[in-house]
Amino acid sequence: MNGKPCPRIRNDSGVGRYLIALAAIFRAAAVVNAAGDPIAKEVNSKEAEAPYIAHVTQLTDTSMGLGKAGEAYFSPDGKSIIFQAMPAGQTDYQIYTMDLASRKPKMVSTGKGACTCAYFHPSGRKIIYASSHLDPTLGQPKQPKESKGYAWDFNEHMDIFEADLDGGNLHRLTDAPGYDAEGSYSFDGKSIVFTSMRDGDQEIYVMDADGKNQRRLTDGKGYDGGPFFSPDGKTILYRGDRRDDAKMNLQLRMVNADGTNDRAITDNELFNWCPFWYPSGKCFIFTQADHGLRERGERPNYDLYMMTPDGTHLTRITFDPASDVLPAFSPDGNKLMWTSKRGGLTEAQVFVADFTLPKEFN
Ligand SMILES: [Ca+2]
Ligand SMILES: [Ca+2]
Repeated sequence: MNGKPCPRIRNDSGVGRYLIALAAIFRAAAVVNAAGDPIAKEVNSKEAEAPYIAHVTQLTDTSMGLGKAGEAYFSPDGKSIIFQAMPAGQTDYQIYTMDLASRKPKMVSTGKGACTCAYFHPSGRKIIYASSHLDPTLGQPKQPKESKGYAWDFNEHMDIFEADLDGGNLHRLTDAPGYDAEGSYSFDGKSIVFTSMRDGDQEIYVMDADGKNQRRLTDGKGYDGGPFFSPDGKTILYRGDRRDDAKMNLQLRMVNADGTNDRAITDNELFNWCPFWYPSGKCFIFTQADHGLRERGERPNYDLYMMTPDGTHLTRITFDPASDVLPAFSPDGNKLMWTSKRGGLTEAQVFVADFTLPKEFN
């Protein structure tokens, strides 16, 4: 997600490889926890994380009526978050905001269709999210889902919408045929970068914040998505699978905001996902996992790592045996928020911690 795959919801459009693989991410973590990892391993992972994250707190839980939740981003003042969650007993995500002081989630999407990839405008007065609530087939019998897990869906009825903070004044920003989602604002609030399949393949696009002037930035066969503007607005960080060979070889990539110099930042045999800038723009955080472990009968551990834009200074931030994905920093860089099943959860929820930047990124 946003990070973003955004996590996708169902496999209506037949792009099953991401769905299956991402569903496995969270399933694997659940099994690890259910199996009861040795306490010593938990202690070690906490000690290993201690230099970077402290006071780890679970922000969402089932007592709030949320079956699972994830892909959360801070408001510009750092006091609220916006995230996606499945209302208890339902099978599609809706978008919620939550004031961090009162911890009462509020649904701000329509309650219909499926939603993903929400983001606050830097002014703090608007939000965007992707939703399929205008899908003309809503309410008709659906095909059974292939998986209950966390999954990408390239729903062709998914479009990006702008709304007031309370969800009112809903305004559609994209109307091209095909999936449009994974949107985020530039730091100056003037532009939105997003993923679209309007040209047949997932590519990175940019538009003005009011939806005008939509234009394509990337042209590479395979999934490209989860884009975020750098704080200076010059570069867009995203992830792409340019091998397009069904093995999910996602790599981190950057493209200039004018579409030039599209390049890979990582080049490895690992799964590199959901990059998100640290506010300084000197480094970013992302999720990495070794999917090759599966071929050897072992479980990949999804953890958060940091790196500089030249692809060096790789630093591991989380070590918990459960999945740690979809990270985001508070605007002041003092908090890290991410999606995890740590603590033995059977479904993912949103976590936050005090964050200490590794000194090599100062
Ligand atoms: Ca592509
Ligand atoms: Ca982990």
